[in-house]
Order: sequence, then C-alpha cells, then structure tokens
Amino acid sequence: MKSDHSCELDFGPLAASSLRFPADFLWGVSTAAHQVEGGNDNNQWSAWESAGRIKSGDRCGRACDWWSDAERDFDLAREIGVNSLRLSVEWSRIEPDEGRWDPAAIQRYQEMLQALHDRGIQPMICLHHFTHPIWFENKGGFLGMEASRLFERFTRHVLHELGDFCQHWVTFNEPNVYGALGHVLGEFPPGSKGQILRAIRVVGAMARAHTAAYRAIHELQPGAQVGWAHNYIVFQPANPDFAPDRWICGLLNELFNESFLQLMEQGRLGFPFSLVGKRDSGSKGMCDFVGLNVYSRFHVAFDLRCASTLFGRVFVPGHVPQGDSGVEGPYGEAYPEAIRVAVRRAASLGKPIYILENGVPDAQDRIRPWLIVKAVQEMHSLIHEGFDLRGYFHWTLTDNFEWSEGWRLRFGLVALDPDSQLRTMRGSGRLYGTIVRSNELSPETVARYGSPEMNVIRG
Ligand code: GCO
Repeated sequence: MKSDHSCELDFGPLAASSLRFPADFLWGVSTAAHQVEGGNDNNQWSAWESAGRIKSGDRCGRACDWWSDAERDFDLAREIGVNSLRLSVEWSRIEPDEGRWDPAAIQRYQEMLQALHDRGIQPMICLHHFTHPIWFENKGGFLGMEASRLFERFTRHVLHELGDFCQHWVTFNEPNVYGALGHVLGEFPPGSKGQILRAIRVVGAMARAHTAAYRAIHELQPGAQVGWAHNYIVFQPANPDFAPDRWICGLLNELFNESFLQLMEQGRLGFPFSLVGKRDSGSKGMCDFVGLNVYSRFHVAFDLRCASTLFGRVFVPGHVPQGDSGVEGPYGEAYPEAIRVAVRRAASLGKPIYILENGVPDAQDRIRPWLIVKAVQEMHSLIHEGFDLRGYFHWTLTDNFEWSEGWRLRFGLVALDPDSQLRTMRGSGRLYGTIVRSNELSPETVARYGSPEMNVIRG
C-alpha cells in the first residue's frame, strides 16, 4: 500500500536540482551490541568463538570498545551529522543468569542512551541482534518451551529501565537470517546444516516471541513504535528461460523473504511452508513499522548437488559490483536497487518502512560512495512515488566484528584498527555526512559518484 505522505511534504523545487528529503526523515547508522561492545563472554556467540567457529580465526576481543567508550564513536556519529542511531542491548549482560538482573549493565546502557540524546541523536533500540545468554541457548533457544515468556520478561525489564530514552523498538534482527544461517547453512550457532523444517519452526517461534514483546511494549509505552528488522535478498533465476531455475528461485524467495513477512501480514506462512508448524501464529498486524535490511542480489540455479539448500545453487556472477570477499566466498552483489524491490514488497503491510541496514564490505572505499548515492536516489524516487519510507540507517558507523567473518569484512563509514582502536573517517563517511546534514543529494554528488564504472571489480 502506498501512502499520500509525500503529497503533504514540501520537497522544494524539483528541477534538475538536488533531491530533497522530508524534514522529519531519519538519517542514521546501525550497530549491534556483540559487534561493537567488546568483552561479551556470556552469550552463545562467545561460546561459538571459543569453539573455534569464526572462519577467519579472529577474536571479537574489545570489538569497538563501546562498553568502555561508546561515546568516542557517538562523537563521530555527531560529526557525520546523523539524527538517529540503531543499537542493540545485550541480553546476556542484562540477565546474566536466568532471573538475575545486573543493575550495572542497565546503568551503562542508560549512560550510553543519555550520551546519544546529549548529541541530538535519537536511539532506536533492538532487543535481540543474534545474541542471547548461554543459559537461554541451553534451554533450546527460541525452540525452548519457555522462549516467548523469557523474551517477554526480558523485554519488560528493558522497557522499565530504558523506556524513557526510546520510542522506536526493534524486537528482532533478521529472524530469517538467524534461522537460515543457524539451521540450514551452519554458519551461525547452533551450526546445524540442511535443517530446513527446523529453520521454519525457529522463524515461527520468533514470530510468537515478537508478538509477546510487541504487546508488552505497547502496554508499558502506549506511544511506542515497534517493528522488526527483515533481511531482504533479491533472488534472480540464473537462466530466466529455464523453468527449474525459476522454480527454485521462487521457492528460496518464499522461504527466505516471505516467511516472517507473511506471519506479520496474514498470521500464517504461505504454501508449502504452511504445512510446518502452527497454522496461526497470532502475529497478524503486530508491527507499527517494517524495518528492512537490504544489501544484495543472488543468482540461483537448479543444481542436484545442492540438496541442503533445496537444490538451489546460490552464486554471484563475476561481472557485477562487489565489495570485498569473505573468507570462503563473495559477500554478495552490491545491489542498491534491492531497496526498491524490498520496499515495494513490504508496502503491502500498510505500515511505515525504514531501511534499517544497507552497506557494503569495502575496506578501500572503492564502491561505498557509489552505493550510498544510488541508495539515496532509490529512496528519493520511492518517496515521490508515494511509498511511506521514513528513514535510512547505513550499516555501519565503525568497522566492527562481522560474525563468522571476524574482522575480515569492513563495513564502516569509519575505519578501525581493532588493536590500537585508532579510527579514521573514510571518504564515504564524509560523503554520507554531506547528504544527511543537508537532507538532500546534490547533482554534483550524483555526477561524481553516481556510476560504479570507475571503481567496480570486474570478474
Ligand atoms: C546481518 C546483520 C549485521 C551484519 C551486516 C553486514 O545482516 O547479518 O544484521 O549484524 O553485520 O548485515 O553483514
């Protein structure tokens, strides 16, 4: 559904001039607790790292040292000029043992949130960004009998202690990635492979936990805006004229992109996945906005050798724009046009939309400037077409610990040397700052960075 939001806004003269954004547009950066805080040793990701499962062999270590000094990066966020910052709270710090709450952890989060407010930056808090306490994992994670109740109790505690600082809440980051990488691809804890049915059950269980949290947040803070962050990948049949490629591509799309969206839109999964799990999750309409994390397009070919991924071989052709490569393979095509595909799909929920992550691993800043400019152009035209797009959060502020890739992939607007903790603003950080501070994209910037031709890797 489109809104008439754009009609009420004064974008200024359109001509061949700057692309102006609505005055209340949120320009932000996105982060996650485990990736930036440092010293987290009581969640399932620290156990995964101790078991030697980080592909690069790196240690998270101090990460970006936020637990001691997030304020240093908040100063950089202010220097860039963002008006919002997405961060997550670490459940394993706040409730280190089941039912035991740590007031010192809450106090540190209060300081951090106050520090953001002092810099004129509005926080958006995510309650679960891939990590949870080891005790919760030992009870079966989200497939455990008490998962919803325990997550809701944690949510209530956070709202009670931190609610004064925040109005925008993200319950979960990417239930689809959490399910797929943890149970199908084996790259996230608990590391199972090919367990597609279990991945679907996990996504369903997270929808129930989300719903419990949604209700609790609204009870405690009636004006709250509550959503989740949905990873949206564009899947493209390798050969659109070959029916098996089209079929497998559609199935992966249904499984990955559609599952959680359909639970929020209709309260149930679409066929054939509706055959798994409960028919009604009770989650229909249980969000005030849709958050989209959008990065890539993947090509998909039918391949009998790929049984664990439903016979879909997912790959990135050599000739497309790409950032840096991961330890075992490409991160994905850098595809800002995916924003358009994702927003059009999410619009059918009839809720405001935020791009909660978009970025590229690019230590040398080869294509990040182009990606940012292209993303901003896409968003501007979507808003003009009437889509209710309210904000953009770039992933990420400072290079941070990229899950099983460790320090290998650098997504920051600010470069970080994790040993010395020295920070250097990248050119793309300065470019993003120019856009967000002026709330517009100038024709000069488009002319300078609007084409990937000069800096794309060619395969
Ligand atoms: C994810 C996360 C982030 C990542 C980012 C870059 O999608 O995995 O939300 O934690 O770091 O997307 O891969």
